[in-house]
Amino acid sequence: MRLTRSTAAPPPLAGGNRSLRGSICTAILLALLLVLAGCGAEYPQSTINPHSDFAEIIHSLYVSIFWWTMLILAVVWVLLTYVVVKYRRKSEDEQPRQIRGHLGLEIGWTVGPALIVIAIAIPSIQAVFATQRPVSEDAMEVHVTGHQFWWEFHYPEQGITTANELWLPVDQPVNLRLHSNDVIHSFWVPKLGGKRDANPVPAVREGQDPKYNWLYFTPLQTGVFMGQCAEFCGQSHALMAMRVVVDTEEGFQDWVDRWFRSEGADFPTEAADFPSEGADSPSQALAEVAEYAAEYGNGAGDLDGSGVPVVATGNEVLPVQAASTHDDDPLVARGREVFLGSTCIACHAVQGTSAQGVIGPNLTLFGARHTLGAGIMENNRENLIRWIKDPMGMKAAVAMPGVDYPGGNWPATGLSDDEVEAIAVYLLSLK
Ligand code: HEC
Ligand SMILES: [Cu+2]
Repeated sequence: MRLTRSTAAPPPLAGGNRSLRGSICTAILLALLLVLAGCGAEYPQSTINPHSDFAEIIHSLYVSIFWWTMLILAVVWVLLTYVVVKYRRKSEDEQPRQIRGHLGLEIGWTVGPALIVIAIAIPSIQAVFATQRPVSEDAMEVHVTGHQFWWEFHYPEQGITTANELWLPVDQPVNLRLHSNDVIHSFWVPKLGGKRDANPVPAVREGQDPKYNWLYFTPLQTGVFMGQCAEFCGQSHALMAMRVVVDTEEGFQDWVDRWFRSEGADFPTEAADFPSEGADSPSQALAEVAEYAAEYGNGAGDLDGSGVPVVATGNEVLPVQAASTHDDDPLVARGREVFLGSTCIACHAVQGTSAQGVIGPNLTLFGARHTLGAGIMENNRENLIRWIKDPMGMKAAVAMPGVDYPGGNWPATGLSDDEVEAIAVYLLSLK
């Protein structure tokens, strides 16, 4: 093809050409704006906004590799431009020098990339070791259990079991023991560190250590950090989110204190440590809970007929000292009564009450949770009422019964609208 410029008169639509050029310019400017807009925003699940030592290790690796690749890019572009300009076709009949094979070049472009890969591998492997370093003595241990489709957090030192929102004190090393109750899940809170699988851990013989995955990091800033299950685990995998609430040391201690104050009485925590140290299988746990519910559940824990709810702790029965924070609200008291008298307690626990189910999320301090249904929606009265009536309508395959249909091996709850509302008000008062 001849690339000489046409000397013919410009076509009548020259003006159209100029406007075409104009719109290309506008498009480029808009695209640039779009790219720049990405720089300022605060993304909730961003790896390049680290807030823990672990996340900083990953981030600095990422940034250094980024700048090295920019350098390589610059070198490649300079060479490419040089070659394109220097060796361009200068005349019609010019033939470039014909070369077949070049040992130096072959070695060069094999060794060069190999060196680059090695250069990337060294800091990457260092980062792997740095994020798996020995755990410091003062690290706080939390046992994380993935369930279809929610997260359980058990604090063995504090004797707390909560769900979907992990509370941590800032600047305190934490060592998470990850494990799954069913299929493989993956724990990922991008601003606090890399993802790590939560696997089902098979039972082991006496004296052997079960193979848990661990995640060790120190949160460096207070705030609420979003996370997500990062391993496809079933129908509602995409709806298996979580929050990590990093609080000051005092704030965290206050949360722990409120936990035990929430419903007054001390309560055994072993029951909630399912399944690692508790029952052998979900069905056995369910049977135990059902037995328990049959014995203590109906009648709102009013075991001695005095009208004061009582709690069974192991062998003794203790009166509940202070109920929830708004117990003077009649709707709260009514909700508490309905809740403790319903099948809810077969699966859910509230610290200091006869509810000590371990199949579903622990609902102690539920009113202090920001979200409902494993991080998928705001925790407010309206959403909670909808959830109790129709959990599967909001989240597919949830193992919880609704008002009109069974779920998780339990029959439909058949609660009236008033009862559902009272339960919602009660649960939201727990904070
Ligand atoms: C068969 C066991 C079962 C029963 C019975 C049950 N639930 Fe649940 N519930 C679950 C499970 C499992 C989840 C977790 C669902 C998910 O997010 O995947 C859950 C979630 C919840 C949540 C959301 C917790 C959170 O942190 O987001 C609330 C609130 C709740 N249930 C209240 C109730 C109430 C009230 C009742 C009684 C009317 C009840 N549940 C009966 C198993 C049960
Ligand atoms: Cu999952």
